[in-house]
Amino acid sequence: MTGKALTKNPSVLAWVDKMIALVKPQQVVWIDGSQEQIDALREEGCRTGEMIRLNQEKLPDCYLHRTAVNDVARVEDRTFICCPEEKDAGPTNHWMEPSAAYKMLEDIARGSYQGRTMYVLPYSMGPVGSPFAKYGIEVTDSIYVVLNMVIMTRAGQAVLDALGDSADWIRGLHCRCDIDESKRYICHFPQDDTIISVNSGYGGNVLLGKKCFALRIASYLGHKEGWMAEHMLILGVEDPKGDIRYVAAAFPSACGKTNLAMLIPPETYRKKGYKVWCVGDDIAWMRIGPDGRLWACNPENGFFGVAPGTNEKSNPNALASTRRGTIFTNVAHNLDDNTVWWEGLDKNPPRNALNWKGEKWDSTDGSKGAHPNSRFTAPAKNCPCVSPKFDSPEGVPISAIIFGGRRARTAPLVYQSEDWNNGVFVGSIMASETTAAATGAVGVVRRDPMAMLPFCGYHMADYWAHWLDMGRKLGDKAPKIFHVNWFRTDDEGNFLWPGFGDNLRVLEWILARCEGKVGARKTAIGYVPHVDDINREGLDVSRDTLAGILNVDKGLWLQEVDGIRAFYARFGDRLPAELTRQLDKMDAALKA
Ligand code: GTP
Ligand code: SPV
Ligand code: MN
Repeated sequence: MTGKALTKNPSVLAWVDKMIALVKPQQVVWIDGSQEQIDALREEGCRTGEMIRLNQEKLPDCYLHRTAVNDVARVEDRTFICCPEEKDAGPTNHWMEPSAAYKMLEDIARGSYQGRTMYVLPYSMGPVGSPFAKYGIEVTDSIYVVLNMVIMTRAGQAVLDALGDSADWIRGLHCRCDIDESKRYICHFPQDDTIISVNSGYGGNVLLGKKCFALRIASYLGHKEGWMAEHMLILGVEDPKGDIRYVAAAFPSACGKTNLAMLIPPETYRKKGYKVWCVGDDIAWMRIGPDGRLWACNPENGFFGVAPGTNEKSNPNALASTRRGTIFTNVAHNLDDNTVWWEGLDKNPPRNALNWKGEKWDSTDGSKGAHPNSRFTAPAKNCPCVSPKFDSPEGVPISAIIFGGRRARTAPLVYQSEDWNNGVFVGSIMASETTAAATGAVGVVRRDPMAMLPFCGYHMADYWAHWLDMGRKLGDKAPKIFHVNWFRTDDEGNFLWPGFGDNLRVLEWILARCEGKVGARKTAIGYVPHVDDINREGLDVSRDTLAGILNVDKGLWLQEVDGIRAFYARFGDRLPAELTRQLDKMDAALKA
């Protein structure tokens, strides 16, 4: 282990010294990213009980971790944007005045590493040296965080070498403290390039490169610098001719990004030669390229995916990604063969097992083995369909942007916006049922614009204005914008659309629309497919059912209009007039 600083960068050294003085660690370890160091940390994590080494024949280099039972998801009500003026955080963010926030956080952090090790972890979001890349340093007292960050980002010495003497990097302090919920705070200081997270050990709260940096801080930087940071997967669809077109899709947490990003085409498509390539499953950074098109890069290097529901049928690529070098969090532990299990993996829950809390578990009593927000942290390179462009410094060109949510009714399977501005409107009015990815009630419909409600680092109305502005700059090279909903149900709550691999049928229509190769039906909300233009070959859905989920129910949409007006009213004068105009237009079309 190395106690010696791995850089001479004065801004880095000064900040690390300041952190040392604050949290008072017993020792300091710089993470160089070497295999020896990772192995030693795994060893150490197993010794302290933070990690459990799994069956090394069945799951080589795989580990299990359990968080505290009060610390299993993102905490949106304890997540703050600490910009100088409250009005600039906007009505959808929690705000704290920066100097008050620093004081409160420093009081919590002070001395909290006593007797513990401080890990200093340099990491890059985006391939090191790429024009997209931005660097960060996370200081943490958790081996679990280090081992996750090493999978989720490009971490180690190469990052410091690329950073050189620059002061342009994101400062991140994480302190586990006592995992005390009442003192848990996830705070962002966009003006200071700083993130401070205390009293949590769960993924999205503590892997500071992910939601904190790559979305909240990066969305602020994107607004300032003219690019976009979005909660989007990126995938490429290869057609039988070998042409690949890329789409980016924003769905709220636990609404299907990882699954869509790695989908396996239905058999009829596979036979014809279709392939899907995964570029990213959660976050997209997008810039206008030299050719005037929108180019996207996945700043991450791994997948922090939802475990429950992942199986050989629903997502074999995700499952394959988790077979080596993976950290499982809050899943069930099969003691017979020292492997892992979660609901929806297969129909045979282990008999001799511990649940996600580490308690002896009997599946026949109806309790869950894995937490609904249990996760795997898997290296992207494990994924059988990882795109050859995964490390491409310039990213991939985007043909279509897709918004989507979890709506039992209202939203049809797919529709296309009329143009970019109308597409921004479609994104701004997104709504979805809440999931276990964040603490709080599950299954409640809420507005989640662009799937960014919990992740936008500044005023949401300014964010929408930024989207409109990007459209002006892109002009006729702008991607086409669509909306999908895989989650329509019947009266008994059964899904009407099979989803997963079959979602390629919808992607095919979307790409055909981008190229003007297929017609559509104009409705009050946008363009909906003619029923027979969605390929039903080999699909277990009747024409009537398909027609039903493509239907736009005017009554339900008029109720939506009321909800949207109330939502928009919260943004006052800052709401772009264009969005009100779009809403009035939809309202009038519904009433016509
Ligand atoms: P985050 O990592 O939280 O951002 O989630 P995500 O958007 O990547 O969601 P993910 O792909 O992990 O899916 C979450 C849940 O939705 C899982 O339980 C999936 O089984 C389920 N799911 C994903 N795609 C579909 C689909 O097409 N249809 C249905 N019915 N369920 C789906
Ligand atoms: C999400 O909640 O959208 C996630 C998981 O991708 S977390 O990293 O916890 O944010
Ligand atoms: Mn996510």
